[in-house]
Amino acid sequence: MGAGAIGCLYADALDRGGLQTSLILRHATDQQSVALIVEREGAKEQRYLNIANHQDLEPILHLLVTTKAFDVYAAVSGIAHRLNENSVIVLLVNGMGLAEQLNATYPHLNLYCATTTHGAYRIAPQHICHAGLGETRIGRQGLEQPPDWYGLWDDAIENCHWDANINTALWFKLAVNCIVNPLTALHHCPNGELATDRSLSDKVAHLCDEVSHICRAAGHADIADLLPQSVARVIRQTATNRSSMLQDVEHGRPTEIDYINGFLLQVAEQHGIAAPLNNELIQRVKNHAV
Ligand code: KPL
Repeated sequence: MGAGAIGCLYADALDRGGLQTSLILRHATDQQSVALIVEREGAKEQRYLNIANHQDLEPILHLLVTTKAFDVYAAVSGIAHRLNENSVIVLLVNGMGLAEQLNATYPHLNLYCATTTHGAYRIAPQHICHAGLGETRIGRQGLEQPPDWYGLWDDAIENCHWDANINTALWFKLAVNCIVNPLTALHHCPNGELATDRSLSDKVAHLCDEVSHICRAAGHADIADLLPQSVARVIRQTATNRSSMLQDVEHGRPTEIDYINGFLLQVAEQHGIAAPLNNELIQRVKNHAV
């Protein structure tokens, strides 16, 4: 559910791995299948995937959610009648706080979280480019051994890892996104410019201090200690990327700022920490975006 670039990338890999996969599209359609095109390293592959019928009532056994963060709750609620305690739901979304939000309303749901460093962008609906190889981490905090279903994922998805400490992986991504995403969105620049433009690299450094302080208070001293180096590495490795928030702003779409810097700000407030830079970025991105 959520057939954007990342959703299509995983749907393609899972289907290719022998796990019959259907796309749940936002709007009902009469079409029963769709051609999914994935480009990588100059080659183009096409495969047909089923489209889930919006009238279907039978339970969904495995649901991968790859919508925008602000759509997750409504999208899952829209198919809640097809989910039961046997349904496995993997949330592969930006930002944090969504599993908790869903859990409060649907405590019976079997939720797992995932994070990815794969790079993909959409060329047209269901036509994507897999631009950068990355890894996938999936887990549920504290669950040391992967459940049986995970073996199928492990076979189908290259470079996939079970992570019993998934919260650390999610916090790491959150910390990086809190810095890279709003700055690139406000300055309309690819990620790499945050390192090459002096005034932007100063902003990165100041923001790193504020984000580290909050990470430490939240119990993630390991992330806090290495944040400047980690952010520098991600900026280097994704130098030509236009961040997801920049793409949202450029396309006039709402951004995920509430689930990224907004989540961090809530944590800061819980710990009585002032976060003026994050506060300002949230306001500026909101004024900038729709
Ligand atoms: O996750 C990203 C995003 O754009 O949302 C980064 C790591 C910043 C890569 O662009």
